[in-house]
Amino acid sequence: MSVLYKDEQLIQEDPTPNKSPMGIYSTYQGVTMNRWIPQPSSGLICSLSALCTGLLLIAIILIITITRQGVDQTEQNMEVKLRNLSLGVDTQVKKLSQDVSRMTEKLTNTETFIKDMRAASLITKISGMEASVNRILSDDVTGSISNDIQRILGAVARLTEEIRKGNSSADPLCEFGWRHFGLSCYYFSQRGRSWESAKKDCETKKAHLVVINGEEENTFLYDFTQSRTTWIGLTDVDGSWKWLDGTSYDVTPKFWQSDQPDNWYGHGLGGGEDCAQLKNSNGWNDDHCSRIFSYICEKKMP
Ligand code: MBG
Ligand code: CA
Repeated sequence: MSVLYKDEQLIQEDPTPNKSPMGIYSTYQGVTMNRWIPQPSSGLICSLSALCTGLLLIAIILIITITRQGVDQTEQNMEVKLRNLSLGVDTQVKKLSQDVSRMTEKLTNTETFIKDMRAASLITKISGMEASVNRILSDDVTGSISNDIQRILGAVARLTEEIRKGNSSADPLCEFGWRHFGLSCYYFSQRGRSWESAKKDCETKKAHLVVINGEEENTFLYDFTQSRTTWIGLTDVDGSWKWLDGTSYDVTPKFWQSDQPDNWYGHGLGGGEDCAQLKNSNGWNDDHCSRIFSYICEKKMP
């Protein structure tokens, strides 16, 4: 039997109801009704699925497009920002470079200024020192000091003579056996030694071989040595003449005999002549250091 339901599909009675995949038959009080309840067809489902997929795809494409546009926009914005930043950095670098140039110029000027100041300060100091030295060297000051010293030394000499009248061998200003001149005490040896041995003997006496600083001292020494040849503290053993106490040879007056020093080799003792002496014939001579002569030690007055 077939039943046509309005607005419904005509379905042939199926001997095996409820087995159609396209619809179901309702059952009322145990009687299966040939009423077909429509179920969504697979075609519809496919169509709907396709539609949904299409819509989804469109939505995805739209999202991607919008996002892409956003990304492009962001990229453009970033590019603009980077360009601006780059321009800003360029400007800053140029500005910094100019600042560095200005600072360098200032530093150079300051350095020059400091150098000038130092030079000016040094020149002022040197001028001041020069003025002081000139003042010290001026006749007024040195003359005055020199006169004072001469007066004191004269008084000392007179006093010494007075004392010596009572004991002729003793010099009251120096230890026993020593004689004073100026502000020094002198020891005149009786026996002879080589120059080196004489030097050592003076050192054991806390003195040094005599250093002659002026004509008066030279005269005083000659007065005592009389006709004896005597070693003094002057040697050129290392090639140039030097006083033993470090006094500069250049600044002291020299009293060499006219043909001396001659570094004579004729003595046959080996080498030349490297040690100075007061020669009996007046004036200094250089002689072979190994030769035996008297000697004079000098030390400061106590
Ligand atoms: C001697 C000196 C000696 C040497 C020699 C030269 C007559 O004096 O003592 O040192 O200079 O002269 O002829
Ligand atoms: Ca000589």
